Amino acid sequence: MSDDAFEAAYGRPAELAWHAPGRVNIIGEHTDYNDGFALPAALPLGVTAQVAARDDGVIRASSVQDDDAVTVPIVDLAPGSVQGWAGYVVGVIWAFREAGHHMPGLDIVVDGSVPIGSGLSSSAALECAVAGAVDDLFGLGSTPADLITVARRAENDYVGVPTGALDQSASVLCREAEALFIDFRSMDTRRVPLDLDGAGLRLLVIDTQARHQLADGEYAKRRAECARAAELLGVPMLRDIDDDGLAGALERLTDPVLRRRARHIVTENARTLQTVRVLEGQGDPRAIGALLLASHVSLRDDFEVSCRELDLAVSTAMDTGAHGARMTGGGFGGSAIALVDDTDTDAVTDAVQGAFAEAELTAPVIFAMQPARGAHRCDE
Ligand code: GAF
Repeated sequence: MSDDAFEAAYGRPAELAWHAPGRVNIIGEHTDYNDGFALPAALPLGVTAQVAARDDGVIRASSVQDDDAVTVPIVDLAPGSVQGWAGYVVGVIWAFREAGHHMPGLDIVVDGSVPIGSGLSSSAALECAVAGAVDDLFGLGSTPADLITVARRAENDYVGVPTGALDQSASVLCREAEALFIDFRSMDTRRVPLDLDGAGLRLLVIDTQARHQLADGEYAKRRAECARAAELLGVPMLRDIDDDGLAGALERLTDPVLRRRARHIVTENARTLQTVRVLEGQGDPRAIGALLLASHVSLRDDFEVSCRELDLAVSTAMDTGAHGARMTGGGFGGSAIALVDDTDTDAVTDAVQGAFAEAELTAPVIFAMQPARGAHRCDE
């Protein structure tokens, strides 16, 4: 983003800017709120937040993508008091204030390139860019874990979407050319090499244009079902059931819906660990393809969070030679990923476009990605 947007909005230069990325999740879906495992990577798309301090207790926020600017006294902020994109921005200020930090006032301009509702974490990118910029502007000394907490509070408690920690952790902690293994019980993370170029591979992101909306109740329903299954099984979280214990656990769950939900979480955790083993073993990354596809089938049939567009993207990519493909993110629309040989990139892209056209669906947006850098100050 050029300084012009800030100057145009507020008639003075910004003091500093932070960028935070969206993410894809390579594998480990809906596992975060079950204390399980995931393996995200940062997108080369994200949000930049430019900021400058004020001393009158007011926050003014504007967006390059949206004409509706907001001006609010910080003292008036309460969960849900500002709606739309600006809610994610002021939600971060609210969360810093709730954490005991003095917020003197500020002007913010945000500029985002992650498509909204695409399942690529546009909201986490927005929260994390603002959190990094505000922390830096006021010298709050937050650790990466603090930034993740503040960004999550904005999402969960201010905006009111009951997500886990996946998206904000990925946006803050991911690194270039790597995926990030996260254990959501300990919050330990480990960098996992993901040199796709070196292996002659591309990770295609297929934004199906079917817009997902996590706030519509289905996501919260899945969370409640997982919690109920764990309760019936007498464990704190479904993470506490492993592959060996799965058959016995499934026998004890009489409700077929809860049985399917539990099976997804237990098998998805096992697939995530296996994916990390393959990538850390420095073997051919193509070997994770079967795990990606198995993850999609499990999300489609057991967790029931896929949709027609995601299934079509995955099956077409697989039919055209992808090594693996799956929906990524929360589901109910959004994006899929496909692991393809770089020589097959055009063929897979054309085939998916063709299949969507034939099915009279909106044309998907498809691009190849390399894992990018997590949240950082723009001049560093
Ligand atoms: C969404 C949520 F925000 C994450 O916390 C995670 O649960 C994901 O869906 C599914 O893995 O992105």
